[in-house]
Amino acid sequence: MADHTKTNLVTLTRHVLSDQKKHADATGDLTLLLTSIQLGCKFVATSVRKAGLVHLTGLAGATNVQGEDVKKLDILSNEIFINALRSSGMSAILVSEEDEEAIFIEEGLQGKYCVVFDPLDGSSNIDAGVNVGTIFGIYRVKDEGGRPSLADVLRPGTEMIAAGYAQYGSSCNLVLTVDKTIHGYTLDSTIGEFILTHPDIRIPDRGSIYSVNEGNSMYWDEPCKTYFNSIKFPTQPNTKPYSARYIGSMVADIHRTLLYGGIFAYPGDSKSPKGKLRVLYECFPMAMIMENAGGKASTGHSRMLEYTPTHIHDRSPIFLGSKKDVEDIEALYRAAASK
Ligand code: P6P
Repeated sequence: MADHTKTNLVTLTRHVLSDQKKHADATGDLTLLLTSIQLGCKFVATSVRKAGLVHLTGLAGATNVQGEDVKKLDILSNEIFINALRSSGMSAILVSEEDEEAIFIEEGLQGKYCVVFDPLDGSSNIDAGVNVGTIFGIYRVKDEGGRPSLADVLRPGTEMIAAGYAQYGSSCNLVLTVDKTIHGYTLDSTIGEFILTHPDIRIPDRGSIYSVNEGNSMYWDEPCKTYFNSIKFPTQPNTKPYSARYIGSMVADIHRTLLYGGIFAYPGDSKSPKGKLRVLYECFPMAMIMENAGGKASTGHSRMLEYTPTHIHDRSPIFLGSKKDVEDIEALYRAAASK
């Protein structure tokens, strides 16, 4: 019989639907929500690619809740996602890095999901043509018949039901974890579909790459300094130092860590005790992705996903990647705490 497997284009939507069919209570709402997220990612992918041509880069003169200069693409990407998510009719609350307040979807268009997202993470790199990305996490509202409130999103990451990111670079990659599955897709822009290219992603138990902004190392605490020195200046015989790779765009650094192994870190330090990365739409989605790929994600002191945010723009120190590499730094923080 002819071999048809070579032309079996498994699209993201078809793949999610086939996974969702395993859940007797699945209504297809999550699949519809993910379709609106895919639309946002496709639009941003084309906008980022054209940015230099249509003068979308450069400052837009505004600043966001983080006090950071907002580039035009930030504004455009944020609006694209908000409109796509609102019109899906599947969301109740939206939390965006670009908006100080949470967005509560009006009654007529309200759904049962809460989406937290960074529409264009790493955007400070856009003018240099460095890869940027979108990061998102999804909660189901606690009470489908009740009135949505901030309590539906100020929850531990363990209660997220899905998370993912899209990376905009030479190609557009999307990594999605739903329940315990985790797969990677690549956008075929000629047909406008994300095609399954990385089924069942697993991160190596230990890597040989570290990814951290060493420009902050004078502010690090002792366990952090000890850990990074231990992999840069190994004392074990026949042990090579780790390689350093840091792009400064979280999605790009995480995607490499997920596929190659190693550790990514944005530690807290004496300058910024809570670090820089935001819990809801950077730390939690990446932590869920790493854990479901067999890796680990920690604040240094405890499991990242067990943290409960008190504000939608809370920040946290984070160390994530290969299980054994994260366990090494956790051991140093435990030892320091026991002194
Ligand atoms: P730093 C980009 O601004 C970002 O939010 C993440 O994408 C990235 O990991 C981090 O900040 C880089 O921060 O301080 O090293 O430039």
